[in-house]
Amino acid sequence: MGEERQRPEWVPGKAGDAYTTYIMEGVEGGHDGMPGQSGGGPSCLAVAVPRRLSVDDYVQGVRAGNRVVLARAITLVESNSPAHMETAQEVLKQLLPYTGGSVRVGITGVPGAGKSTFIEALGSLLCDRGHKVAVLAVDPSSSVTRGSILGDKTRMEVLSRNKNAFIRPSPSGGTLGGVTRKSRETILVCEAAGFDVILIETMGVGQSEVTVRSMVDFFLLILLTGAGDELQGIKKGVMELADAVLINKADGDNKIRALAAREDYARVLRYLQPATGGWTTGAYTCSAVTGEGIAEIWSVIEEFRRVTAESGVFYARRRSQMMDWVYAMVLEHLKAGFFNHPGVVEAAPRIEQAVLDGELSATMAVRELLNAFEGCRNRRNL
Ligand SMILES: Nc1nc2c(ncn2[C@@H]2O[C@H](COP(=O)(O)OP(=O)(O)O)[C@@H](O)[C@H]2O)c(=O)[nH]1
Ligand SMILES: [Mg+2]
Repeated sequence: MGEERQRPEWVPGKAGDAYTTYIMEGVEGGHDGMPGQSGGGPSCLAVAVPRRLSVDDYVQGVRAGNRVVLARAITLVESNSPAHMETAQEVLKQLLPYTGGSVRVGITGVPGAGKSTFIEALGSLLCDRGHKVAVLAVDPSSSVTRGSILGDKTRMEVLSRNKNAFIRPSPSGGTLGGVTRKSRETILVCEAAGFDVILIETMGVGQSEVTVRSMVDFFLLILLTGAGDELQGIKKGVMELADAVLINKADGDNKIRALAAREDYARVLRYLQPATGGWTTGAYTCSAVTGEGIAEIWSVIEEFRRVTAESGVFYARRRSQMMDWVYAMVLEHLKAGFFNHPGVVEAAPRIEQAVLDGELSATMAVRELLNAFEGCRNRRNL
């Protein structure tokens, strides 16, 4: 939020400045190739932006493509403070009519597969062609920002200097649902700012693939040759989420092997359920370093968009993603309400112990916990 005076919520109303913390803009933690970035590069520092922004300031700044305001709007939607959330929702409401106009691409693969390098290559190519590209990262697995395990060479140095690109590291902190909400709302803010391509890199393995799949139109799985599938941590389930499988590092001595691997994957894919109705998931090769195959994979994504828009699958998916998200948030809210309920918090240790001691069946324990949650109403019909 830039430089700002902040007071903890518990500060008594009449307390003077003694409790005030001054938060200065510092170096934000970069994340796995994502430079910490809250502004739009040196040129933007000259743009005067007031410390406090009104809802209108946010909306107009984002719509005008002001990158300092864009970064602050994202910080706002990422905030966990109830006061910020209120403003954030008002800003989002006003931005909503301008959202949805991008193609949202998720990129997954094990650390070291070359996701960041690929994004830098594809993003630069698209910027050269006049697209506006926003790069986001989603890391639901960690609450602290941390780098990747392998080969974290790239900082997307070239792309981060491009005026048509905007790079944002993963929001940190909170639950899986929290990170998902922040990322989805960040996508909307970027779209309202005129970004027509959103590239989302998954971080970590496991939950993040499913999470990112649920917020993108096209899902790209980046693989390597020379490493067994087990080593790559690629389960059949992840292949089934993909709209394209891309074997990266098809350069030098590795090129022949990459082409052979492409054949192998193409064969496997024939037996899998396609991720998107009416679309055949294919296997391709590229080199994120030499750039070979990058334009071709973009053509695949464009073709995907054309075909699925024509069939209506593109819009149907977006609609169902939206409703899934709504109900996921409802469930999250109910869950938090249950586990934070004073009655549940008080009764749980006793009930848990009774289950462990064999005094209470699991079903009876559920009844008692729900009784504790709902007051004293009897729950006979579980
Ligand atoms: N030879 C070659 N190396 C690559 C290619 N793409 C990425 N790398 C290297 O692989 C390492 C990991 O890349 P990175 O993009 O950080 O992978 P990520 O963890 O999936 O984001 C880095 O050292 C890259 O330079 C490629 O196409 N060819
Ligand atoms: Mg990376």
